[in-house]
Amino acid sequence: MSVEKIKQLIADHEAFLSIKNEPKKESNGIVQRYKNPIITEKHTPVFWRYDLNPETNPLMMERLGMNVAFNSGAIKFKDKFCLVVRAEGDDRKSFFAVAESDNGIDNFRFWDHPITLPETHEPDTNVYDMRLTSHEDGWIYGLFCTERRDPSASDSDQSSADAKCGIARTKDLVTWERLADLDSGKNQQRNVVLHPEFIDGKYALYTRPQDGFIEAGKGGGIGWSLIDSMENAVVGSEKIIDPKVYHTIKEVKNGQGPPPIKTDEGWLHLAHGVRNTAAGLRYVLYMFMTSLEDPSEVIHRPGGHFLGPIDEERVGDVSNVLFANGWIEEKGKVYIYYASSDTRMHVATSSIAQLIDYCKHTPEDGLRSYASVQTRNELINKNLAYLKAVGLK
Ligand code: M1P
Repeated sequence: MSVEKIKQLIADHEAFLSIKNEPKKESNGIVQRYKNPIITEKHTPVFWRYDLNPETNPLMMERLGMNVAFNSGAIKFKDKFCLVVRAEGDDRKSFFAVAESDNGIDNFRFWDHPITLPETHEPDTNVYDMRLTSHEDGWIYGLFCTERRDPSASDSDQSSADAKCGIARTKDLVTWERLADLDSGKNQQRNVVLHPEFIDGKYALYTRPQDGFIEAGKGGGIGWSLIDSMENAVVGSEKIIDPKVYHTIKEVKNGQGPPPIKTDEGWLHLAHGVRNTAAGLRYVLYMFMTSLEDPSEVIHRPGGHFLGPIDEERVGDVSNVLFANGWIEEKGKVYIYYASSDTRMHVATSSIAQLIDYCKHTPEDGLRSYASVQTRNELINKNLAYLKAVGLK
């Protein structure tokens, strides 16, 4: 690789990173999607992928390919919109890396190095899906999934895993202190999220207990558990605040997305729900609100999905999936960071006012086709009466 070729490679990458993003034309009034994905594997620096030394790479080949960049935690840090991206190399190992942007919409740049996450005495095989919580105790916590081979799996089974919640904390997103994994007894755990405030002097966790690695079994809903300390954290009693429900968008399992956002009218929650189809699992995003007095009490449950995969979002390494574990609220505007099909990151924007209105006024799922028709007829009749009253019908 000549110096000229290196210059060209860097210039092409810079041009790609500088592409401006624009809102899509259409919007449903609740949320605004954008034209381009905000982070893909191609956003990773060229010096993560190529050996740039012509002597050791005369043919200018990528040495360490990147496969995808998706499910990202999010936080506003030092005036930058920072995502802790789940980056995955061609070797199928995920790791965390910070990408930042000035406006939260485009021009995301990865920091030079991925995060070096310390291991515990039991090394992780794979780590992913970090939720960032700026806690009132002064730390930024990153709760993520740590996966290791299922110790009870037979030699012929090289895919069964044991999923736990890993815990790390930082003050600068660079240096991370690794704490003991969450002790959750026999349950597997993914999608564990730390509530940002103390509740009765305790840390509060949103959990997602499940019997197996993929199968939720008796578990699968969003749980709530108060714990004494984040050091050697143990789930004691766990109550399910948002269960999986037959023939809904969360019939198979669900999971809390990012930490909830506090508003005057309650905590806003974003979560993912999973249903079965002949083509495999379908993941969509949904919302709910909990009470300010008791964040484990759900006060609004808008029915159906809030965001589902559309257009090119439908296709990827694991198709028909939207997943979100990060959002940022600033001056009433909400930046929702979501991944499509386990492949790439997108942003959609909304506002606290719109999201509260959505949660309060979207009817709950009536759980039967008949109830759905009744709910829709109420809207139709109200609209027809209004259109008549204003002379449009
Ligand atoms: O492949 C879709 C998602 O599957 C898992 O989600 P859940 O924990 O709800 O089963 C996770 O592996 C997630 O990363 C992935 O996006």
